[in-house]
Amino acid sequence: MEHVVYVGLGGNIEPRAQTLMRALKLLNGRDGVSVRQVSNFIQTEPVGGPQDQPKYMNAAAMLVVTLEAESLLTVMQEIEVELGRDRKSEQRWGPRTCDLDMLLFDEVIRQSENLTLPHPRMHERLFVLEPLAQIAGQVVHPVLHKTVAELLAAMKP
Ligand code: A4P
Ligand code: MG
Repeated sequence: MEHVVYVGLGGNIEPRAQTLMRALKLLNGRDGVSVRQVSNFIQTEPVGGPQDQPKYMNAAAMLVVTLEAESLLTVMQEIEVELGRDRKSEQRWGPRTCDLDMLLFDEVIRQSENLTLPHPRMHERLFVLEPLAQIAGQVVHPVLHKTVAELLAAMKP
């Protein structure tokens, strides 16, 4: 069975754009994962963590997958490691080569130990909503019952 999934990508260690490109290529290369749409790459100010950390590059992608959500999360975490991410040596919200967040998985709502859907902080983050709105403006958040475009508009002063 096919599932439509939106993923957020972000990193703030150079070469940022190449790393995001590689992440998309690695995702698309996995069995059961097809990258169908990608937003622009957007430079964003760091949110949370040390304020003196470098700016991020963020993007969002639409995938069609035949994997279940847990398996996709495992694949995403393997790719983060392949791209040089080492969670043990990182601070929370500190610098990282590539962070892959599962934002939406069909209209699934769940909260388990290692996976919360929709991503619990997606609706309050411009660095997620701005790129996501480029490819999924009319997609409805299954908990908040608002479109991504509406969530983005609500964030802007
Ligand atoms: N997890 C639960 N639900 C999910 C999900 N939907 N997608 C669990 C992905 N992971 C999920 O994640 C911690 C744990 O969350 C995982 O073990 C997984 O089982 P992590 O990637 O190891 O840690 P993290 O990314 O440091 O923490 P967290 O809380 O996910 O941070 P965020 O929320 O991803 O924020 N500023 C800008 N401008 N741009 C950014 O991209 N990113 C962050 C990280 C902070 N500031 C940023 C940016
Ligand atoms: Mg994360």
